[in-house]
Formats: sequence, C-alpha cells, structure tokens
Amino acid sequence: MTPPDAVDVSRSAAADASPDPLRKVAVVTGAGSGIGAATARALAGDGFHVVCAARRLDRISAVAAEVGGTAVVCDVTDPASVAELAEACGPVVHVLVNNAGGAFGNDLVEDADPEQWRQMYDVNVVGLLRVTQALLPALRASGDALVVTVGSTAGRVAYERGAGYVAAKHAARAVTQTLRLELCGEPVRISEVAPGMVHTPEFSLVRMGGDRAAADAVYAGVPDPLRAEDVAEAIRWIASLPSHVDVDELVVRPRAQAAQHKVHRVTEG
Ligand code: 8X3
Repeated sequence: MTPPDAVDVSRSAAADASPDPLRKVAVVTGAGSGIGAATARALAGDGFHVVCAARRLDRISAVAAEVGGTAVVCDVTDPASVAELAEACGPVVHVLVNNAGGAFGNDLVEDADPEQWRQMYDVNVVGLLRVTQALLPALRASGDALVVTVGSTAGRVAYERGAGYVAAKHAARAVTQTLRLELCGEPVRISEVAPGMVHTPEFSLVRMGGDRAAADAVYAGVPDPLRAEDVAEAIRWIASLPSHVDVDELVVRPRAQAAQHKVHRVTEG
C-alpha cells in the first residue's frame, strides 16, 4: 500500500510535487537517512517543499511526513526509476541536491573488487548524471535553479584503501565542474559541497560491509566529527544565497580533521 505521503507515480504522472504553488520545490536524493535526510529537514525549514527520493520507502516516507514533503521511491542507478522521479516532481524544480552515493569496500588497489568499483561509479557518478539530466528541464523552467553535488574531500586527495571511492568522487567533482561550464549563462547555479569526516549511521558501516567495529574505528577518539546536520546547514546556506552568488565548491571538515590524514584523536588512559 502506498502511504499517504508517498507519490505513487503510476497514478500521479506529471502532477506538481508541491501542492502549494508558492512553495519552491527541492529534490534531495538519498534522503532516507544521514546527510540527505538532514538536508530535507533544513530545506523544508527554509520553506521548500521537499521531494525526498531514495530507495527505501519506509525511510523516505518518515522523512517526508516529518517535513511535509513528498516521498518518491527512486534508485538513481535505474534509468526507469529516475524517469519516474522526474515525472513525479512535475514541471518546475528549483533545487536539486544530488546526495545519493556511498563507498563500498576498504581494500588496497591490488585487492579491490572491480564490481564494487563499478557500483560506486554507478551510484556516485552515473546516478548524478541520470538525475541531473532528468530534472534539468524542470530546473530550467524555474528560472532560478540550484544543483548541489554532495561530493567529498575524497574528491580532492587520495588515501590508502579508498581508491575506488576517491576515483568516483573525483569524477563527481569533474562532472559538476563541467556542468557549471556548460550551463554558464543559464539561470542555474552549480555547487559542490565536499564534506570530510561526517559521522552518520550508515556511511562507514556500508563501506566496511556491515562490520560495526571497523565502522566505529573510523571515528574512534575524534572529539567531534561533523554531523549530517552540519553538512545540511552548508547546503541550506548555499540555497539561501541570492541568485547571482554561486558557491562553486565548499569543503567542510570537523575542526579535528585539518587534512585527510591529519586527524586529532583523543586516546584514553
Ligand atoms: C567521506 C569522507 O574521508 O571518508 O566522503 O573520504 S572520507
């Protein structure tokens, strides 16, 4: 059964996502948890009607209900699913936050699984491409749009056991930079927010294949990693700026992480 706050795309084709024409529409992918869910809350707090897109209906339904938005089930690696998202969003979208992504695996290059690399490229890069392509007509139609890529400090520097994710996030940055060049002169701002160490419930757990101890070790002793809300606030701020202000790139790290390998950790005893 479709929950009341979820869009059943088979019955609501081409319907406006926002029931209130005065509210701007923001679409957030990967909105079921972490940075995506926090971004949905932040943008809703600024008055946007937020389309919460992700694979897990239960998660996005809960977030959408909380923010008074719309839940749309979407897998950014599936072209048909992305087409359904675009249809559900309607003809006008003001903000797109390409947040869906993730790291899979923690291996040296010599041991890495090519299939995991393919999956990372598909979700972090091709997914970004698919959703942007699908929503670009609606973004243009707004006359004043913003596309935010949730990138990573991994898109700036390499680190051991991260090559597949590092490569994907470098690629996402390249796509974002290219899009800014190609849309120059159009009413679409293009930004990348690149977080460093963010402690979310799922990111490191997924990367470590469900190994809770290994996931927790990533943040061990770090006094205050970023929270999803910190990154969401950066995105909300960018969206709140006047139309002529394009924040090309914004790197956000916790105070305890001066660089990718320079992390202050407090050891007990
Ligand atoms: C997440 C940051 O340091 O795990 O995008 O690559 S890091």
